[in-house]
Amino acid sequence: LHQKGCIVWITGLSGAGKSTLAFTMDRTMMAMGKLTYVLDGDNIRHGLCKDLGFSAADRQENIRRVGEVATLFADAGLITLVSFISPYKRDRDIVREMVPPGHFIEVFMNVPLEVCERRDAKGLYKLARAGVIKGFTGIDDPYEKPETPEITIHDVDEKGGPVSPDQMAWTVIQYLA
Ligand code: GGZ
Repeated sequence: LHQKGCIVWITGLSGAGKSTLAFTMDRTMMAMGKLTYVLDGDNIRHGLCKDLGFSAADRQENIRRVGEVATLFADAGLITLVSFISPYKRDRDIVREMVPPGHFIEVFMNVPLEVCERRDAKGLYKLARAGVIKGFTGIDDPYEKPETPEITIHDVDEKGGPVSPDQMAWTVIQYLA
């Protein structure tokens, strides 16, 4: 096996479609014979990071641990697909510096808050607006956009039409190729 590992770091608001993109890439690249693995809230926040909440310090520690694990996976040769809000620029940049140049690919899911809030798949934005959830990213907690991400993914194309998860995945896969 001669696969070179890397970290595909997907950042963006809750409901932007980070996990959908990660798992679409996972499925597509596995079918291409690539070794991939998805790190997301479901397999990290329920285990390795189950002691952490959503305070600034806890989010920072969450991303630090995810970054350490992603670095190990990339070192082992895996295309590591990381799907976390990761709201702080500094914390993302620290992970970038942990791997060789070119091995950290930052993917910004540039989906407007209004769109994420309209989808509200889990009803969390509604709870955040009602003040039931405090410190929700985009509502009353910050999200620092990447300034120079390797890739920016939009939810609509130049003509304003919708972009499918498969199209989003191919944009990233072509960059990796
Ligand atoms: C943001 C929260 C919060 C708060 C719970 N702020 O749509 P989801 O449900 O599945 O994605 C969100 C997820 C964010 O976890 P991360 O580990 O990605 O965050 S971070 O990178 O900032 O550490 C949302 C849910 O957890 N959730 N409370 N207050 N999202």
